[in-house]
This record gives sequence, C-alpha cells and structure tokens, in this order.
Amino acid sequence: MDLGDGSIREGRQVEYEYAPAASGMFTICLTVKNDAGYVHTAREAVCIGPAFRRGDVNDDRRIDIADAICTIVYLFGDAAAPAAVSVARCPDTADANDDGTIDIGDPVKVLGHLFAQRGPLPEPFAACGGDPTADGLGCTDHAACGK
Ligand SMILES: [Ca+2]
Ligand SMILES: [Ca+2]
Repeated sequence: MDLGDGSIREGRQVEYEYAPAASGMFTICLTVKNDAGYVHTAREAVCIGPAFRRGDVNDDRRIDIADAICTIVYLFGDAAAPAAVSVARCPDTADANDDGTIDIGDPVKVLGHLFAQRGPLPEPFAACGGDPTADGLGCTDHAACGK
C-alpha cells in the first residue's frame, strides 16, 4: 500500500499514522495480489488534518473585509495581535490564492472576491474541507470547521 507520503506498507492489515505535521490531500494506492497472480489496484484521495475554510482568516464563519485585514496585520503588524495569532493557528485560511505562501496577494485575492467579482477562492471555500494542494502551511485549529 502506497500511503501517498512516500511510505509503503505491506500486509493483510495495515495501520499507519501520518506525521503530526502532515495535512492536506493524500492519494492512497492499494494493490492486492492473490496466489493465482491476480492483481488489482484501487486509489482513494483522503484528507489528513483539520478542515478549514479558505479565506475565513479570523475564524468567524464569514468571509468579509475583516479577513483581508487579519492577513495584512499578520504580514505587517504585531505578531501578538489577535488577528496574527488567528493566522498562526490556521495559515491555510490566509492563503487565499492557494500558492503555498502568505503574502500581499492573499488579502488582494479576498478583496477581489468581495468587491470586484473575481470569483470564488480556491477550495476549500464553499464548505469546510482539507487543502487539495500540498504546501508547508497547514492548519492546527479552525473552530469554524469543528476544530
Ligand atoms: Ca471571517
Ligand atoms: Ca498565497
């Protein structure tokens, strides 16, 4: 079984624990062989880590101008400010353009969504979910999505 993070396990029953920092979407590939030589492979995408909603930076279940301001405070303000602390708990929420980094392009993306009809943010946006793209940001706590 290919566990999607570079780990391979074999056996009739496989249990595996992802690294504590692992989050995002992983594709698990299960290959089954029998004594007659038949081989079957199945793939399944699974979300590891807490769910979040992209753009809800201040964790209040809404996406509005306050979320763009939170990201700006995180980038340019006091690291101990509540807005910056909120970003630190779930950096994936602030990565509004899903490029794997948090920079000024992210609050600009939120403002474009809110005021310039530039479309939705990348998923998970319509509902809580895992990050479909691998990056180094992660999320440890996003109460709006149940954790
Ligand atoms: Ca919000
Ligand atoms: Ca970004």
